[in-house]
Amino acid sequence: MRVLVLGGDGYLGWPTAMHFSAKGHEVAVLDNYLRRNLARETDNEILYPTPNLHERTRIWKEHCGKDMPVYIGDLCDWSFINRVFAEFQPDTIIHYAEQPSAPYSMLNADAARLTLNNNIGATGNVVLAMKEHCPDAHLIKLGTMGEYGTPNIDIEEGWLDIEHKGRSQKFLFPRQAGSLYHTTKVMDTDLLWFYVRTWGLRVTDLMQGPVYGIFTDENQHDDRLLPCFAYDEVFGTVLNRFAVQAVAGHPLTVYGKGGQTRGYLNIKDTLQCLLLAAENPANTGELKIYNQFTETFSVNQLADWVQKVGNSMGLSVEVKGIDNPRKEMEEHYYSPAHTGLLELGLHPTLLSEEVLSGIMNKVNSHREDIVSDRIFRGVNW
Ligand code: USQ
Repeated sequence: MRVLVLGGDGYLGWPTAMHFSAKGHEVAVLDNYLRRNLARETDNEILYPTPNLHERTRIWKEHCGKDMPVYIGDLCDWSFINRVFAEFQPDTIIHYAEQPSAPYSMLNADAARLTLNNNIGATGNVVLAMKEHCPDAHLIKLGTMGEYGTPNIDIEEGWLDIEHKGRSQKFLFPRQAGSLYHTTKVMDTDLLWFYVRTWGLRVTDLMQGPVYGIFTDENQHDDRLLPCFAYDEVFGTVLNRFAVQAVAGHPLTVYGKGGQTRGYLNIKDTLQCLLLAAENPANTGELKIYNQFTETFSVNQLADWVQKVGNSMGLSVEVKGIDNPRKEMEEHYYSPAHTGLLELGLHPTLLSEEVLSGIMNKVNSHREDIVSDRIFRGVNW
């Protein structure tokens, strides 16, 4: 496959690019360094510096001899994306290229506008470029489990059969997101579904839960290939944040009652899922949707894991509930289906003491670099 990874500099984009390259595919990476720049602007930089994409692809080539073309530019700029698609002619497009943070999207009006314009604009341009240059290509779009919110009924895998006054129809499962960021993902899904129906595009939309972890098969032997690892309140996901907090001796920041339950997955499983989605593409005029996570945890359960593993490493881990800066349900029903990717062959890498101590040992080797002030500043909505 000729795989174009949009957002190839990100936490998941770079590991995905290496994984597909290692599996023998022709991969190109594209990014405009939006996340790097926003992290710098808001003083939320990652745990250890990562080389830029040109450097990363050179290092990758030293390891495996494979080229990976790099495109630096903004997907909202039509002349740029038009040139990239004309030149690379992808047959699979993996689209991570969005402002990825819920707290950032709720920071202020400028951040809200940036999130809306960037996320909807980039996805719209990707669709238009596909229509122009590769209408038969398969688009794999990263959505989020947060699109569904936390409804009081079982969450199905993307769709729901509705019976109404004796008639029935399949609809997108109802969506009710909890932040502007998550709402842009809902809007993306609608946009894609419209173009699938109208132009017969082939799209897979992956409803992914929060991801944790550092290590993948491709980065084990060279730290320069590690993904960006955010632990700040704006860009870090909760389990990665707790791992850093434990190492830094900062009480774990459980928001509110800590009963908020989500579907989580190891970064290794993100890569497995992307490969399975690419190898089992949507047909012409089909929108496939998978719920992409392996197990559900409440925030309290995650804190218990980190406390247990941290204490066994000789750290003294304290858990401290703080007023929830977010508007979300802290005790709720949560039962999402997630059989689609398992049926395709996903072998989950479940959370274990070994997995968590691996992450925490790595974090510990950078403990001097942790900036405590980044752990909690209270972005609320
Ligand atoms: N939480 C805490 N303490 C913290 C950080 C988070 O209790 O210090 C709680 C949050 O309130 C929330 C849960 O942990 O209930 C998850 O928060 P998160 O920051 O790990 O995840 P979220 O903001 O939902 O966003 C992350 C990624 C996003 C992705 C999403 C998947 O940043 O890109 O789309 O996970 S999902 O949550 O399924 O929508």
